[in-house]
Amino acid sequence: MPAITYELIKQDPATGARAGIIHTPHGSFPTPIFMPVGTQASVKGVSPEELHDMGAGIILSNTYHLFLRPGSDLVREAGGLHKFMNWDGAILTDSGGFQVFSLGDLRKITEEGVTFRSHIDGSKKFLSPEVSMKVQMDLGSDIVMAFDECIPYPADYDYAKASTARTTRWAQRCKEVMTSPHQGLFGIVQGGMYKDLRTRSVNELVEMDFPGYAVGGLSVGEPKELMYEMLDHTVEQLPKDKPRYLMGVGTPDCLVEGVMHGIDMFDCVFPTRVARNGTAMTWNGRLVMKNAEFTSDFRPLEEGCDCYACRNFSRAYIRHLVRANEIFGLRLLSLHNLRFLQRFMHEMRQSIIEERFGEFRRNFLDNYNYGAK
Ligand code: PRF
Ligand code: ZN
Repeated sequence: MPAITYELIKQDPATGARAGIIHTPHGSFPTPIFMPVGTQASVKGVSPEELHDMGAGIILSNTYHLFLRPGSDLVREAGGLHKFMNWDGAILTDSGGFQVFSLGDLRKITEEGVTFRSHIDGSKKFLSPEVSMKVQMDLGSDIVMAFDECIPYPADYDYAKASTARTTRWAQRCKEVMTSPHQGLFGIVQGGMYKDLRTRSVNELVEMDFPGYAVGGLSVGEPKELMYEMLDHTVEQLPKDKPRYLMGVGTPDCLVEGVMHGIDMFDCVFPTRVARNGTAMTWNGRLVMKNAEFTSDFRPLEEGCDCYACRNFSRAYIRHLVRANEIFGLRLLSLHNLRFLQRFMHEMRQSIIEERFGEFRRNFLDNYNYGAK
């Protein structure tokens, strides 16, 4: 049995939306799914028990950060990332490719890999397909991501072509050294905003036969319409019996559009990042808790939400905590936002199973206010 398998439960005939189940060595979870981000082996402010209780089946962590600190040897010594952080659900680790490439001037790319300076102490470091695989094997994540280059936007055709070809060669090298039978390696489609390069990337990766595929290089500053066009073009060519993961995307509107285009997995720092800014996510849009309108609003953040914050505290109280800079306020917002997205994905999945995804989407678009309210 491969470490990671995908079971298709239902596909919406009108769109590409799918409901499924992904099986991993650390349990199975329903798809489409949103993965909370725990960059440094911790989802900021939220305990593993709380993650479990809110229904999270899988979280994401980062090779780049754990490689720099505390180092993957220590995590291996601890018995792997699951043990180290006391999380027994599934873990996906990103490869470091994206984080290293966000460093700008601090890095140098060659065929071999990427030399860069640590953002922590400025020391010189090197990541490559082989190093990334070794680190991810030390971490023992269930889903391992290939080491890729996320092409910046905009990028000219020649750069995108050369970069995408190198990412494909890197994927081959990842595959050769990722030997753990308990971990599944996903390929990452790149190609910038060029359809022919995306097609080529898909074909070459599918030829290598990964247990899952990610769509990388999107949500990098391009207009949303262009992102959806690239997404549609890419997903349509991916195998139907494997999971598809749209990297770094997690606002409610993008989740609905992503699912409509046939995506099964998402991750984003958005819910926890805006929580720490004092913002609550709701079915009607965002609530900026500092606003005066909540001063004596004794309703929960969202009527009908079953999260710890909504079961026990009012908007007025949370507004007070945020204004007084009490960390508990930000923690309550993180718990609410993450639970909101779990419920959001669950409702979306139910609508696919009950053949009313189109109605779900129309309803969502009618009620969702894009700006902060
Ligand atoms: N590659 C990797 N991680 C990522 C991305 C990518 O292209 C993105 C792009 N949105 C987010 N995270 N390895
Ligand atoms: Zn809530």
